Amino acid sequence: MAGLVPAIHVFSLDEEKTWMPGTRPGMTENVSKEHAMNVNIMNVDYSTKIPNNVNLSEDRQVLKALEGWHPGYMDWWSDMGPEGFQQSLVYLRTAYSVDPRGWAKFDYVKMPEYRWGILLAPQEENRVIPFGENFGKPAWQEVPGEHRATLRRLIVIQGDTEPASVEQQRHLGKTAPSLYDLRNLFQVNVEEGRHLWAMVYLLQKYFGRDGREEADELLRRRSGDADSPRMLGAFNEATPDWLSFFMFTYFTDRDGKMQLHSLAQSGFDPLSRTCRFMLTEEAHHMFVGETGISRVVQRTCEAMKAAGISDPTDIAKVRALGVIDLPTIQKKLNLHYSLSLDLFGSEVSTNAANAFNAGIKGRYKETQIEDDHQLKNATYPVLKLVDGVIKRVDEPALTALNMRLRDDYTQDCVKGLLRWNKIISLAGYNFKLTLPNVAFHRQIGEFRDIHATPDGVLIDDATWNSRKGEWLPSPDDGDFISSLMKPVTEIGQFASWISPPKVGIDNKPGDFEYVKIET
Ligand code: BYC
Repeated sequence: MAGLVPAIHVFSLDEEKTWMPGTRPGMTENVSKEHAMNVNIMNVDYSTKIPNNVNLSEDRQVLKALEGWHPGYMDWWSDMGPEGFQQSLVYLRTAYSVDPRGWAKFDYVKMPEYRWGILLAPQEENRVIPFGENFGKPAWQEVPGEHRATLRRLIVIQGDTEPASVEQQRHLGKTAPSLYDLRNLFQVNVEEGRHLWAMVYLLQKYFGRDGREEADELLRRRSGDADSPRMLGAFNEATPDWLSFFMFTYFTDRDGKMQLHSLAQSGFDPLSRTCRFMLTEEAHHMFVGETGISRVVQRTCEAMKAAGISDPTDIAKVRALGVIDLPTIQKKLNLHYSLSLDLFGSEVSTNAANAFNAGIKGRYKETQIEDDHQLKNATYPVLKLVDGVIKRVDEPALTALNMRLRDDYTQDCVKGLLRWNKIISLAGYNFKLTLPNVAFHRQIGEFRDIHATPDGVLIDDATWNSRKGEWLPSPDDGDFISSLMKPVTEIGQFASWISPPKVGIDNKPGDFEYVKIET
């Protein structure tokens, strides 16, 4: 890691603006005694082939298993990771510590030389299981035998999403709207790769032979493959263009945030610690999504204003300006939000109840909720289809945990919409981006067998088939967006359809060369 710049990247689990101006180099010098004692577990050992803060050099068996898995991972990265650019120098952040006060360093790295490693947040002393039937008992440092299968399943599902997203995004480098965006794409990709490592470590350390087999399977499945697809629906969909990428990082990575928060509550302490550190990296991914969409909206509004267009729904006129019209942005939003809702599973789920009872998967911000943390007599309102009408029905809170998490997710999603709508209204346009109704375009759960409009009005198959192009991107919309996806690789330049960011990565100036492209 020679040549890396000083620590400047701080985090908070709820903070999505991860590049905060005013964070200062050298900040780790001013540390408390207690902090100094923790430095060993906080700092990452880069002297071994697999960087880690879990003492891998003294855990020969796991080290051997991970070293055995490493070549397959590199093959996967070369086959399914970003297409092209593998010899380019990319200005990437790499975690060198798990200290919230400064954990990342930036430097030019060729992607295949990125130091993927195993990083766990520091162990909390005397941590107890914060929910479920084992509430208040010491957190497990080993896998409890009776919950082994449930735990393994959740870790495998989590692990499966990470390489899937890299596979979905692998073509995007060829059409990046700027070097800044290209670098952000690659940052997201290498970190999703690291998150795969995080799950593989848990499988190999705690699940023996079947864990090793699952780790191999994670490299075998492929997004969208007919015979061997990724496990969850949204991870088999295409990410055909950069607007989809921004929507994916805003909406689908945010499902990741909610799921990781729930797993970070786990009574299985290594999973909790792993997820806590993953969340710090994840924040940047959602930042890329939120600011990406903001920049698209901004550019569209600026172009409409400059051209004197007063009606933002005059699609032909807006498109003629080489920007993406707001109704098409809404359609993309409808698609990615509804696909992401499916990732929460069924509204009423015994799987979710069992995982909670067992102490394996908690609720969002579990420790901040004031109740019995066991949900013995509690109920939760669930949206259901009753006699052909969408109704709120009280269900036992235990089985309604997926619904609750999904509600928390929706609330979190709204924040971005408020920001995007502010850009639109400040530009003087009477147009609002909205989240579609939860019954719209669903493949999992209560509404999977019906059709509904984005406003939640139930419609029949014929109406859906004739009108779905009004609500979801049509092939024509896709063609138009594709026509804009021309790469821009000049330093400091941006494609016609997106504004430059307000702040550079690592506070770099606008003319910074984020990727030195090797041709
Ligand atoms: N697609 O009781 P049910 C991220 C299956 S994203 C296909 O309704 P449950 C990231 C389910 O597996 C976060 N199948 O739901 C983001 C089950 O099958 P089995 C990923 C689905 O189990 C961007 C059956 O239906 N992490 O990190 O309560 C970039 C009945 O299940 C789907 C996690 O999801 C679907 N959408 O909840 C990179 C956390 N939904 O077992 C990364 C771990 C359900 O009967 N996973 N099924 O064969 C979980 O907590 C749960 O498995 C789920 C489902 C929330 C996914």
